[in-house]
Parts: sequence; C-alpha cells; structure tokens
Amino acid sequence: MAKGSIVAGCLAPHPPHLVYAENPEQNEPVSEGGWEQLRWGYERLRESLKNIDYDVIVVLSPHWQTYVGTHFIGVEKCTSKSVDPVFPNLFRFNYDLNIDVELARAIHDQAESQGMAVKMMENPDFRVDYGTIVSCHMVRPEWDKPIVSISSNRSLSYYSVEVMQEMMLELGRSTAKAIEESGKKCLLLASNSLSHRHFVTETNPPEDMSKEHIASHAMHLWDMRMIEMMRQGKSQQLIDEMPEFCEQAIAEADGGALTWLLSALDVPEQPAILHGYGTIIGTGNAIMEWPCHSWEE
Ligand code: 2X7
Ligand code: FE2
Repeated sequence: MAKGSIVAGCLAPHPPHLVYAENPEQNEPVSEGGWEQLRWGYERLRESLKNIDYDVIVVLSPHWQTYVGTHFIGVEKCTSKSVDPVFPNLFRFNYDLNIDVELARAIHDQAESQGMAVKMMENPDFRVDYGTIVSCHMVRPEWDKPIVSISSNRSLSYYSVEVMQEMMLELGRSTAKAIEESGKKCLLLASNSLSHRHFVTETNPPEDMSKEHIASHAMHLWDMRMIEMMRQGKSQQLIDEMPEFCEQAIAEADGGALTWLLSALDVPEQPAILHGYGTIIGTGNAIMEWPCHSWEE
C-alpha cells in the first residue's frame, strides 16, 4: 500500500457568521450577506484546493471541549441540527455528515500508544459542534468527503497552556503517523480564530459591516505578528510564542488546533499562503494554507 499523506493544512476559522452570511440551504436564518473579506478568502482557498485529490478532512475544533483526554467521533453517520449556543439567531444548521471511523481510530490508537489519554466517542445521538461544521462547510460546502472530528482537550484548564501545547505537539505527530500508515490522502483543518477579544453587544442587523472592526490595536498587532510568522515559515517561533499569544490576545489557538496542525505538518519552514483576513464581532480571523502537496520530498 502506498504511504498516506497530508495534502494540505489550513487554518480555517469558524465564526458562525460566515455560514449565516452565505445563506446555504442547511442553515435556517437568512442574511443580507456580510464579512465578505473572509468569505472571499474562503473562495480563494477552495479555488486553491480545487484540483487537489484527497480522501478525508481531519478537523480539530475548540468548540468540542473535552476535559478528560482527546476524543474522536466514532460513529459513521451524524445527522442532526447544530445550534450555536451564543448565536442561535445566526446558526441553526441541519447537517448530515460521514465520519471516517477507521482513520479516527487509527489516530486514537497511535496517540494512545504514545501515552496520551484518548477516547472514541460512540454516542449515536452526539451533537456535532458548530466549529467543526462551519470550518468544513466553508472549505468544502459539497459535504462529499468523510471527516475525522477531533476534540479540544482542555488540559490548559487543569494544567497550563504549556502542557496543552506539549500534548498538541504529540497529537500532531500521532496524526501524521496514523495518516501515513493509513494510505489515505488527508486535508487537515485547524478550526480557530486568532485574537479572540469580542464585542458583547450585537448590531442590528448582525451583518451591518459599518460596525465591524478589530477589538483593539493590540489585538491587531498580535494577529499581524502571527500571520507574518506563518507567511515566513517561522512555525517554531510561532509555537514558542503561543503561550504569550494565548494569554495576551485571549487567542482561540488556546484550544490547541493550530499547534496540532503545525506539528502534524512537521513544523514547516515553508511559507503558508494567506487567503484572507477579517474581523468578526471584533475577533481576528485568518484563512491560511500550507500546500504540502507541492513541497519536495
Ligand atoms: O466561535 C466564534 C469565534 N471563534 C469568533 C467570533 C464569533 C463567534 O464565534
Ligand atoms: Fe470559536
């Protein structure tokens, strides 16, 4: 069997506003658009991935929070309605998705063999979180690929952001090894915003773009710093600065997704492509791609 591979890794932020603004048939609320800078960014990412052949999307979302270990969805079909608990006015999404349980279990087993606490989630009534759904929808609205859904183990709540980072580095290595042994071609998504200070009141309508901007200049500076490091291939420096970024920018990378992704990509020195940046209720969001399929062996 040929070795499996990661064809590309993406930073794919998941504010529900993006799906709301797209008006797909699966989502109940109807909008007049909004957040076009980011939605055009996702358009460019989809265009960039259009001719890349892959079998499965592997996604880690900070909105599936588990407190004892990392969990993996272990049921083959998930069909229900996902409602954002904070924005039920924007996101009530009817989903019907397929899980690659075989690959999920392979990553689970590999991580377990490295001493990580892991669990296969086998409850057939489990409700998939909106982070997973929004990132997958914006990257592949056809929903024609199975996914592997990985939880965010909030070890930072029990220990520290440093412990969390260490665990995500191992999860990334385990993910890459399991993918290689599976023979499958995979697209990896780290589902998170960058700076995460947000406004506490909503405009009317929510898509009124005259009110949208970054929460503060300090958040802007942090976002630009992280984007520049990604664009310059400074992954190790980014990982080193992650604890400070998480603390000072209340960054959603605290859920571990970005560290997991960079580790799975073997801490790349190759530049990432910036497809778009924009704010959503004051938070900073970048759509980035590491096109590993084009890198030399
Ligand atoms: O989950 C989110 C987020 N990360 C950023 C902004 C707005 C809503 O939801
Ligand atoms: Fe979020």
